[in-house]
Formats: sequence, C-alpha cells, structure tokens
Amino acid sequence: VTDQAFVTLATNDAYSQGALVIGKCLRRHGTSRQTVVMVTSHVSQGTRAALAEVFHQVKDVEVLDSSDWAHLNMMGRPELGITLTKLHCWALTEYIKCVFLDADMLVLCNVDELFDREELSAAPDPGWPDCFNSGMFIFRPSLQTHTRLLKWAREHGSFDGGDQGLLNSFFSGWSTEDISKHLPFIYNLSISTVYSYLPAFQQFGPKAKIIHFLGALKPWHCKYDHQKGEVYLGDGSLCHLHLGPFMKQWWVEYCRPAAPSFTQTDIWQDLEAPPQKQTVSVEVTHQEDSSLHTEASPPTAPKEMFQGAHQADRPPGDEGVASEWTHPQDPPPVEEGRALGSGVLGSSQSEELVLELPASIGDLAIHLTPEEEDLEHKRQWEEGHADYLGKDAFDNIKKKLDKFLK
Ligand code: UPG
Repeated sequence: VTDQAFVTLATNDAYSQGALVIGKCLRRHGTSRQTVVMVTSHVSQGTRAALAEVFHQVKDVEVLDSSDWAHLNMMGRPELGITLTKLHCWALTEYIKCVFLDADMLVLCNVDELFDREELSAAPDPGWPDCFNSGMFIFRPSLQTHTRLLKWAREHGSFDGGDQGLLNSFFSGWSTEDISKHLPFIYNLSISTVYSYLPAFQQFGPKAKIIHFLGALKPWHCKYDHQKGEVYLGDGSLCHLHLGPFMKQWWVEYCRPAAPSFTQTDIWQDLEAPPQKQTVSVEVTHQEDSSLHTEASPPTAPKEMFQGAHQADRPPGDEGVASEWTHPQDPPPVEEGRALGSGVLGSSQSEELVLELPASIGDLAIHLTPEEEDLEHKRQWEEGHADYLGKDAFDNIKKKLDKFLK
C-alpha cells in the first residue's frame, strides 16, 4: 500500500534513536504500509543515513516551536514546545491516510489495522481521559487542515504548550462525538499505568500492541547491560521493578539488526528468502546526552529466538516458549545482520549472542516477591485502590486495628 504511511518525528539525534526503533519494529512486524520519519535540521547526517536504512522516507520539515514556557513549565517539560513540529505531518499529501507515532513508542506487533480508522482517532490520555493522547493518532494529510492547524496555533496557542493541547482543542469533538474514534488503550499504553492502575495492567497489559514511554525518562536515557540483560538509570541504579522489562525490550529492539529492506509488494516473500546482511556503517553523534550512551549497548548483533506466541493468544495449556512481546502474526525473524548499537551504528565485530527469553508480561507483573507484594499493596492502598473484597476486607482491617491497639 503506497498511499498510506506510518509517520514519526525526530528533531534531534536523541529522539532519532527512538524513531529507529519504531521503524525497525514496524518493519519486523511486516507492515504493508510506507514508513516516514520527519526530521529537522538538527538531526546529523550520520543519523539521517541510519534512519534512511530503516524508513522509506526521511522527510525534512521546519521546526515549529510554541516557546510557551508558562504552560510547558506547568507540565515540568519546557522542552516540549518543539512538538508543534508534529503538525507538519498534515502536509504529507503524497499519502491519503497516515498513522502518527511518537518516537518514544515501542510497537509490539503488526498494527496495520489502525488504517481502518478515520481522522482523528486516538487513545485516551492517561492523565485526563477526556483528552486524547497525541502520541498516536490516525489522520488524513491535507494542506487545508495543515493551514488551519497553523492558524489555530497562532490564534489560540496550546493549553499545554505542546501539540497535545493544541490538537485536543482543534479536534474538540473527539471526547463525545464518535466512539469509533476512541482507540483502545492497548494501542498507546503509557507505562505510567503500570504504577497508577496495576490490576488493570495485569488484566489487559498482555494484550498491549504499542507501548508509550510517556514522560521525561526515555529508554535512550538509560544504559543497557546486554550480558546481564539489565537496564540501568542514568545514576547507575537498576530500572525499577515494572519499568525494567519495557526498557529492556526497547533495548533489545534497538540492538536487533534491521530486517532486510522489503519491497512494498511482499515482505513475507522477502523474509522467506535467505537472510540478507544489513550493513549500517555510520557514526551517530549524540548532540544531547551522549554521556548516557557510552556503555549502553552491545557492539554486535544479538541473535535471538522468536518462537514465542503472545500469551493472550496461546491456546490454554500450551505454555510454549513465550517471548514477551512477540505476536503470532509476526513474520519470521531475520537472523543475521548488524546491531544498531548506541553511539556507533554498525560495528565491525561479530559475536553470537542468545538473549534470555523474558517471561510474559503478565508473569512479570504477577510474580512479585512477598516484600514487593506488600509494598505494592501499600501503594495501592495509599492511592485509594483498596482491595475491599480481599486483603482490605473489613475483617482484615479490624484484625490489624485490634493488633495495633493492643
Ligand atoms: N520530539 C522531538 N524532539 C524533542 C521533543 C519531542 O522530536 O526534543 C518529538 C518526538 O517524536 C517525541 C514527540 O515529539 O516522541 C513527543 O515528545 P515526548 O517527549 O515524547 O512527549 P511525551 O513525554 O510523550 O508527552 C506528551 C504526549 C506527546 C505530546 C507531548 C506534548 O504523549 O504526544 O507530543 O506531551 O504535548
């Protein structure tokens, strides 16, 4: 399909790392759509070359910045004025319909069904569910809409200083007019949900299709020890309990060799052919936080097994070898190539690695140690999510009070 595309945005080399992961994941999961990354002049030549290996189109756009510090500071994210650059996606009129994805997302399976939806479809924002989260939305490129959006930006600004506030005021009917434009949360699952509503995450998390690293901490701010399979925060501490597996999965995708270039006609056929070596020999210069990347990733291509079925889709009793995020509809893995490592893309070394298969996401969430369970319970209680039919039943609370009052 050449007139429909997935679109993402990177205005610097740091966010470009996220964009690379999006492009690689879309490709690995066999999308039949085009892939476009919009970049601005701050993205270095080396990074552009790396992006061009993964995306069908690397499209230059002008920076658009709200410079609305007052509103942006209310969110504690003064850097997000530049997200207005996203509005240029409406100018991609060589496509009829597109799906926009923020660069800080992790695509877990083929999500081409999103193209069945209409403009403007999106998932609710976890912070204010009557607003949609602008990290992922379906839209129809149109110069008329593009002009109207820019005019709206000039005349009304954005209530949060970024694109999300602006788009929510512009498409203000989203919350009430047409339920088919409300996408399931599993298409834009913010990891903050893991903390704010753990039971729902345990229930629905295994069906997640797109993860969103919403907030200031992005995977590329972390360090990845591929031998231990662990992700560390900038200060050297281990990524906490629930965040770790998501960050790790992002790093696994980042280090995974890109799938061979696919023809638009038949990716399946391409992947059945003998694996093709991808060579990306470009240096990525990290303009912003290069210090955070130095030890982060392996200099070689990890060789991984993808025999797993997504837990939710496995027949009962079939335990299989569950690769945490692999979906059954995914095409077979591509086994050879070069890893896109942090700092340097395409090292010349080669070494065979078999990464441990992580447990299913459901298992990760459920298998807490008793101490972790207690902590989690305390946190839930403090947030007002009492388990009135279980641990927090009246009898149990009374027993605790009696013990305390003795
Ligand atoms: N982006 C850049 N360069 C930057 C900052 C952002 O290219 O310096 C792009 C990139 O694609 C990124 C997106 O803009 O993913 C959004 O920025 P991000 O830092 O990921 O924002 P979030 O933490 O996800 O915060 C929310 C929404 C997001 C919206 C933003 C501002 O999820 O969709 O763009 O708020 O309204």
